Amino acid sequence: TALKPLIAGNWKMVGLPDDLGRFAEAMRAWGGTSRGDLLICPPATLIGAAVQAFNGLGIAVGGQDCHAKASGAHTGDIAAPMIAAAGGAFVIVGHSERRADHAETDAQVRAKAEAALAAGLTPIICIGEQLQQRQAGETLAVVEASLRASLPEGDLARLVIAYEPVWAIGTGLTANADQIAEVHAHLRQVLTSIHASGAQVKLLYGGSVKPGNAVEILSVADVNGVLVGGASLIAADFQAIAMAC
Ligand code: G2H
Repeated sequence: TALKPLIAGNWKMVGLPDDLGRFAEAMRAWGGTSRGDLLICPPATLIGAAVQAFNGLGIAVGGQDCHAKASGAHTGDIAAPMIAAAGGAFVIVGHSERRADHAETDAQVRAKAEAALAAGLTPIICIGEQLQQRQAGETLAVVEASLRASLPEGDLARLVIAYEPVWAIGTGLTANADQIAEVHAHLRQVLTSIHASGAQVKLLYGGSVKPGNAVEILSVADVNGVLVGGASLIAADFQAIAMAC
């Protein structure tokens, strides 16, 4: 059976209460529908407010990162149970910007994904190759190694994986349909070889997804949704992408 698409927005470090209010108002006024599940991951300061603002709209809320521990002396960090208690249902882990800005490793990403699962959150584990790695023909090996090292043990059914080629993030460049198909088919094969539940893992594509390319990307085999950055800040664009599946 086909997996229900997930249309996920990642607001990154953008968004004040007024922005959330305007976005929620536009979503409330929206006449369209999506075949997919909708998710917005706002900055942590807006998680609770977003849960309230999206009440009745069928839009889930998630965090953009969590600590590997459930609580403790880690100034500035946010624990998975805190996101869950604020009403969040998902959390992004291992985004390439966190890997770059905070030197996060696959082992740390795995620990964060395990913490998310323990808190009842669905982790969205991000992996992707750098431009030099693609140019050197290493893409499949790089993403496979990162996937294997980032995956929690055991049943995989509750996981979401986002393939985000680093060279396509916020650059306006997107991987083409053949490049996405090749990576997603490989990830699916690796996941099902690890555990039968690998067939249930939603594989998202992320990297400059826009209304103009969403239909093509969402029609690629084994693409079960998208992780949208910049375009998810604009309600009309998020709506157009939501209707593209
Ligand atoms: C990739 C994506 C969302 P953007 O980082 O995670 O952002 O759509 O702006 O490239």
